[in-house]
Amino acid sequence: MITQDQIDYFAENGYLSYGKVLEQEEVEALRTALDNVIAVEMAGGDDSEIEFKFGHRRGDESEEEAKRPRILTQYVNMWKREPIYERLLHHPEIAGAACALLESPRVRLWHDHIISKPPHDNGHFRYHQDFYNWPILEPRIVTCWIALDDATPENGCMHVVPGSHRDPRFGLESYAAELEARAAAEAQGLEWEESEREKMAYEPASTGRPVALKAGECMFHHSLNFHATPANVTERQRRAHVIIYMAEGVHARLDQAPNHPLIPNFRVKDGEELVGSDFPLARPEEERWRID
Ligand SMILES: O=C(O)CCC(=O)C(=O)O
Repeated sequence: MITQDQIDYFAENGYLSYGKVLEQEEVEALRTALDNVIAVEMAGGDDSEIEFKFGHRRGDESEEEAKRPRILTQYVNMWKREPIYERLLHHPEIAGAACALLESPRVRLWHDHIISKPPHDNGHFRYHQDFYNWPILEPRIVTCWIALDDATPENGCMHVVPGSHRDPRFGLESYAAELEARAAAEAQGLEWEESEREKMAYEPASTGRPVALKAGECMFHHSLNFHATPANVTERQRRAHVIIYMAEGVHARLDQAPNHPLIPNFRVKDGEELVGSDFPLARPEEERWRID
């Protein structure tokens, strides 16, 4: 279980290399379930949920498209597709740590996804803060990044900028001021000089701190923490399962990311608490994590 020292480290740094949460046979079972999903998608894909089609190849690209590397390969909401991923949301140690890090008695899933960087078909994923890409009002959100392969700087492990989640240059007030100033500049036809936040995208991954993990280990990062992953330049796979938990009581804010692919799943209106069966509560206290 998470310790007070780990909670304090996360509060200070905005990330936490947590350690082992899965046994090797559990990692294998998750990889097999991922392979099932990939097979379905490469055979044309499952369109039963709107988000299933995003972020990966479906075997229907032109030859030219198939040759163009993607930065990331992504399969959104694995929990709806393979029961083992649904059970993983409630893993007592993972969901328990998310509650502790968010200081929330209960946590709700925003979404999960597999993110992989297959050899020869990936690139550098630039520094960003997740929160501003989401239609959510409060940044009380934490991501658990679980390595399904050993992850190192060479094959694209997570890199973080410690403390960036509480740097006022990158916080909510600065972001609002930036949007306002940009809109004013555009209205006057003036050139917009990029903010320090925007310039972070040009930094190499090595600007931050690498978080190397063994398969079955995980790390957490705060939704305002700057993070990036360099290209996988090895012949090894780099698969991660990523679970994003929200503190209980966060609200929808559509104008922050009006084109987000999960908005069609909202059963609540703008400004209301983000609840509903698409965003399930984790049940760490009830669930015994098991692979079958
Ligand atoms: O796994 C990756 O390469 C990127 C993941 C990421 O940016 C995230 O988990 O927020």
